[in-house]
Amino acid sequence: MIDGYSHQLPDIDPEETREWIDSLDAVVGRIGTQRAGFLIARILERAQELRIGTAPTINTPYVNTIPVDQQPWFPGDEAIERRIRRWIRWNAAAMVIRANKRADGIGGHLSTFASSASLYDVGFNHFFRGKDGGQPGDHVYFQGHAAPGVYARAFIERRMEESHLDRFRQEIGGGGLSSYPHPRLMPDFWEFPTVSMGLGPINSIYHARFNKYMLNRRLDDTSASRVWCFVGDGEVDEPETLGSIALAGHQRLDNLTWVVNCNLQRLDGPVRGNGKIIQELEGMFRGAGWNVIKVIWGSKWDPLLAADRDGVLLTKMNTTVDGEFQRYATESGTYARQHFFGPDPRLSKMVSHLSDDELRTLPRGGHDYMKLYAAYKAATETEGRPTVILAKTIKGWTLGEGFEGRNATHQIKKMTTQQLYELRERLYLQDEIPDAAIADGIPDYYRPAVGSAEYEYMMQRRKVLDGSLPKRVVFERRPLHLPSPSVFDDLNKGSGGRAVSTTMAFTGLLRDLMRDKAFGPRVVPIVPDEARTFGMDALFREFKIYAQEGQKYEPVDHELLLSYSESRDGQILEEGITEAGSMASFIAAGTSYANLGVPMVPFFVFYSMFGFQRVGDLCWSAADSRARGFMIGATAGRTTLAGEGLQHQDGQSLLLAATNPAVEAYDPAFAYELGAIIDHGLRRMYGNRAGESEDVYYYLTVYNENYPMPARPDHVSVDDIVSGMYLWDNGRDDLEHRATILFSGSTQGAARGAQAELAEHFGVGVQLWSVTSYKELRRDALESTRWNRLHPDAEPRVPRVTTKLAASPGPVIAVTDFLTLVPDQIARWVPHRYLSLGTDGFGRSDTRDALRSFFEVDTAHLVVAVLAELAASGTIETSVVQAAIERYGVDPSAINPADADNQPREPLDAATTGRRIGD
Ligand SMILES: Cc1ncc(C[n+]2csc(CCOP(=O)(O)OP(=O)(O)O)c2C)c(N)n1
Ligand SMILES: [Mg+2]
Repeated sequence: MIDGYSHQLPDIDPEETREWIDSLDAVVGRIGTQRAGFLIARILERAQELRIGTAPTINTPYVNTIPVDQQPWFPGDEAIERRIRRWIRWNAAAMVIRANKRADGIGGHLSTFASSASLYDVGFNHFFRGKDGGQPGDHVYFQGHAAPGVYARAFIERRMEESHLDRFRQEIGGGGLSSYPHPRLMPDFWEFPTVSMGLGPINSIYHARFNKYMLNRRLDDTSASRVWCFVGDGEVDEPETLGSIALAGHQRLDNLTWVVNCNLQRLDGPVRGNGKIIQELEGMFRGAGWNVIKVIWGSKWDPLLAADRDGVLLTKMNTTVDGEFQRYATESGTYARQHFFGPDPRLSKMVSHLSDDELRTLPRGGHDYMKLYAAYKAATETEGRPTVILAKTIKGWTLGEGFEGRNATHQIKKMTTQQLYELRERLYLQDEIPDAAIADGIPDYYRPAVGSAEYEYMMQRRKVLDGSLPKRVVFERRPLHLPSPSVFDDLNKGSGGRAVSTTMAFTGLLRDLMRDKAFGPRVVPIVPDEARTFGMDALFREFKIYAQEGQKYEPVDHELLLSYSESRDGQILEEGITEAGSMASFIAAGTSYANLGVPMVPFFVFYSMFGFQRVGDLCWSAADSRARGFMIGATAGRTTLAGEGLQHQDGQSLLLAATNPAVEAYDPAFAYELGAIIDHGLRRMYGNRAGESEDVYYYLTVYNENYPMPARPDHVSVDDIVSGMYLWDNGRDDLEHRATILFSGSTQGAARGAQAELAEHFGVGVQLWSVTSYKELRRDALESTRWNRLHPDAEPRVPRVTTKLAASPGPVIAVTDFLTLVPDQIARWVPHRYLSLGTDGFGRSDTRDALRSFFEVDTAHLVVAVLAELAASGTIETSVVQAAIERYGVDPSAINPADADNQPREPLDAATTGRRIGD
């Protein structure tokens, strides 16, 4: 390996260089590489103290980062804390076992918490801050599968009763405990949903960054709040987990601590059987600018290391792979003596004074309270960097032989009576748990009496730390004032004949909302490197891009009005190319009303194609989190975005949005609709006192097609618009025939074109409706249907869509720039013949006109569709349809776009060579 740097600079004293190298050679020759490595480590440490600026090493040896001589004094009562921990361990296991006795197959996990009990306990007793002091406290992301342990502590703290624990995973009927952390199902308890692997970690990073943003923008003093995230070592394989650790590094998130529970196992088996997950992670986190604290060995290893004169123990630690370490967890002390300590006589001599049992129970650092306390303390005192604690544990620890380190341990949720006896033994609970409490195989719970030393100690600890946790409260520390209604005036007036897009209308509205004196600062614009595409670069100079270090350079475009302006108190979150990160930011801002008691209004603006389908699970996480705000899917539609091809042309996001129960999905055609929906959304989500507003969020599609935006017609109210559909134009009723067209978004053009053509050439007067939300219409219709089913004797309710269209002329033809399934959502309740035209199939690049013709959603196809439906209902002759087909040059033999691209394609050179498929 050549160090390029030292070879490129002049060596100003080659003799001195030689001497240094010679001494190193001498040490290697005389004593060996171990000693040489030791010396270099010491020199590097000294270099750091002298601020020489040497490149940090990627890896350190496989030992604890904090040496025993630097462990701080432990301020707690170790014996009491150990007892409490045993009871929590017992109750966590008892809860899962009892649940599975009662309701076989209900599931639950024993081993994850068993491995991490100490990781949580040291946090609960000494670090995690609650909210009882009126401050936001710490924000703790618990590993989802460790939930039983969190319930068990809540039980001992007397926040829960046996009846609660006995409703673990039995939520129907109320009062149950959710399987995993879930703020929607347990809104007073859990704050952050975590169980979909990877989402807790990424959310925690953007949450910590958001807390810094709030501080730097002087919206809230978050300096005392720390974000803690507990991560599984298997969970790190999710791209979301490690995908944004670099952000935490460059944003210097010293308010963030991750604890990775390195039990070396995931669900099926070892995480890195042939490698070392802790070393791998150390390298990655160090590279990303994190402070890494490894907690690998328990205290009993300290004297062994101190006696390791030849470095043989260190070498063994460094060279043993995780698969072997897992094996040691399942084997006897004799096995460890033979295989770990045995091969090297110097090593076996080091442990000759220890019995087999002592060898077997040499603990791992993640179960060692002192080591963990030292690590947590160092993490909270680290400035300018986030910290990750890599804690080595054993999966299933204390649960007994059938569990500890077993590959199947993750899935085991039952214990035999014999195993219960063993567990009691392992936890030294003979006094608390008499035989009678286990004999029937259904373990009793145990908790200390109020007034007992343990209970009082535990509660005192929580009192000092501002109360119990987790606890989700919606408190209004800094209320939000809605914008002045005049902000929406411009959109209501229309564009005065100027052709603009709904995207431009949105950007203008966003600017006006941000300029509103009281409300403006609460807006959080979030964009994944697409601001220019949406015309949002106009906001850069005025509102600035958030950058915790300000702007240390003069931007190339500094002379321009729209220059790229960064600032420490900037308002715009320019996330770079990460929709996942942007969504995590959306969640952080959208839950600020609860996390901080400071409601914030995120507007996450993105390419609609890269929203719901790209980060769909984070959209669910937002729903689970009870996030509020606006997702804006820009450049929407499969045919409206010309030239970009199928990777960019979104015809499905509205359908995907329809599957998420927290999402209000809207597809506005005109600027005034957009204004009305946002106005209404703000009032629903933020208009009431804290805790009384609705926990929904909005998805709006906006397009890049320019056309004159009409003024809001006098007969149209905000309620009409948000109800899902409203009559936009009655059309002519003096013609021979009538029909109805439903349009949404950018298909308004084709609909209005068809209305004109049908009136002029075919004697059909068409009523036009704007459908802003098929999802909302379907929701309403399903509700009526259900009510009618359950109230057979009552006057039946009529769905809104049925009522609205009752007097409209059939047939009804819907046209959308999305899949036909979007308008088909209401098909059952349309009281007429109903047909939908949409853009099923793969997108492709071409002009807007060519695309609309290809997907059969243009004026011509719409005219043909209306006439065909009239013919099918016997109102006109089929010859009229044929005439229209000819008039507009519609090609009846054109390939069906819905599955055109599933067919074999002609080879690229077919045109020149005449070669065909099958030749
Ligand atoms: C996205 C996702 N995929 C799969 C799962 C199923 N799953 C639950 S726990 C688990 C293994 C977790 O291993 P690890 O992260 O090491 O946690 P441990 O239980 O070992 O602490 C898996 C695959 C999930 N919850 N989320
Ligand atoms: Mg694991």
